Amino acid sequence: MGKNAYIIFIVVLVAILGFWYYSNQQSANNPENTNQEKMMEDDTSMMNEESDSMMEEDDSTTEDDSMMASEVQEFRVVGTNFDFSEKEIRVKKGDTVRIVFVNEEGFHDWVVDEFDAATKQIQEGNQETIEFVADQAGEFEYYCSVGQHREMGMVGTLIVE
Ligand SMILES: [Cu+2]
Repeated sequence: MGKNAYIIFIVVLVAILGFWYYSNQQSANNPENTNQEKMMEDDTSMMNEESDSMMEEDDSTTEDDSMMASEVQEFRVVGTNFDFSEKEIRVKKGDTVRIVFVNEEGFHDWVVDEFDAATKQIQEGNQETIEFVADQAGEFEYYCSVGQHREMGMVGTLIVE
């Protein structure tokens, strides 16, 4: 009887020790698991950072593009007796400038000498579009070359920054 109780005690003890060892091993494994999970999270966050930086690169490429003269800046300028609707046009050096000149009254054109840019002289009710590259910085006067219109104040300033 005493011997049987001793054996049962040993079995239970082994079982308890075995369970304790097993659960210890599990908890020993658990930090690794969580580490792995963390590493995986880190990986994904790194991937996110990578895609973020890739998007930033995309942004910078578009910025580069805008610096590279491919940008077209369009302005609608209405001519009347004896005035332009736009007294100032501001662009960046290297921009392609598109002027949509709409003549609503009289007989006019739109000219800026420094860029050899000029519309035809057109009658009211017509419009003409020209394009030129603003390849030099500075302030340039644009004007109507018909008659004395320039002297009468049919002018404006093209500012190339
Ligand atoms: Cu004019």
